[in-house]
Amino acid sequence: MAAKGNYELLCLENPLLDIQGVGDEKLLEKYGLKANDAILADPEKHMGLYEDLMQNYKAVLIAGGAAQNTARGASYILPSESVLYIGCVGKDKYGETLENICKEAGVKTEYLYDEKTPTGRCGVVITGHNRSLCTDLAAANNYKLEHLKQDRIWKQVENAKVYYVGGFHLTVCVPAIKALAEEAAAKNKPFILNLSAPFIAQFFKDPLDEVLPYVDILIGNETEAAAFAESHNIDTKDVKKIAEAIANGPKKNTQRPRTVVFTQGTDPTIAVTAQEGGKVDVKEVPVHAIGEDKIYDTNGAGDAFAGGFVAGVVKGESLEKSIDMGQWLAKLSIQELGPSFPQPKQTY
Ligand code: 26A
Repeated sequence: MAAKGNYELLCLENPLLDIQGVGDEKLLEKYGLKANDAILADPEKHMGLYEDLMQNYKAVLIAGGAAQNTARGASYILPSESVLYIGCVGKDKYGETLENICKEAGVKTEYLYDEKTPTGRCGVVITGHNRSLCTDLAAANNYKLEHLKQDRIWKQVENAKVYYVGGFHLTVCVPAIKALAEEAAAKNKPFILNLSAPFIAQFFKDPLDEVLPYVDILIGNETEAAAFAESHNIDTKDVKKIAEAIANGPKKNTQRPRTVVFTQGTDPTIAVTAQEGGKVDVKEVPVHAIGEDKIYDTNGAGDAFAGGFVAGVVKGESLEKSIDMGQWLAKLSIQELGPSFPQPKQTY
């Protein structure tokens, strides 16, 4: 059972500050952005976006970084002192801001501080219910395994019971991801990976494939599932079949079957778990629908889903209940500005 002060959940990824504004077609076009996507900023093309958002689109600065949002989300549900978050920030005002926001959310941060590089930022262009994310990783790109392996930090790694890694970190520090994955497999603790964005399966296929055998639970959405299928020659567009192929893939820790969870917007979430002899168990869980008029923005909806879901895993809830907890938290988050959660706290 989850109890106060145990820091049972450890999350690793890229701490970012979101610079979020309501944009339009013209802004998307100017920077060659798709309405609903997440990409790494091209130094030649995208660096003007952040200033543009601030100057011309009344952008606000809010805490982001996909797995950091998930950590705050899980902490919203779990007892205090349950969640530890690791990543690299700059030694600057924005790094401090992120640390404080995490603290307020009950998330303990163990940041690596990069003295020379500013905290990473993500330009968020909202158009209707879509969000386009364009990330300049900056300091977040400089996370190093040596930080994780220091005695003081590694003790906390060993103490954790569940590991959650944002797939976006596959662009940053695969050795750190693998160190957590090995620890999870060796001690039979759940290792959860989020596919994060289509470009991860497309352009970071090799590091993804290196980590996949360690993954007990893979989380993604329908577009990430399609990108995975395409890059892995899985010849189907059927989300269930794609999940089945991944669930049955090679696995290091044979004591746990792999589960693949794919959200599909307002359509039911599907969860496929590998069974003996190549068979699978398939579950479908409906979303918590709300009126269109109640949606503030969808930035962080997937992270909130993951937060509710991993909180369920930490609490030892069933797969269906964990998914339902994810749907519940996503519903709350899309009614708030950016990746945040309502106060006073609501209870599941
Ligand atoms: C490496 N990349 C591209 C990223 C991200 C990211 N978090 C980590 N790494 N690109 C966007 N995000 C975050 O995703 C959240 C919404 O799901 C944004 O900061 C945003 O808060």
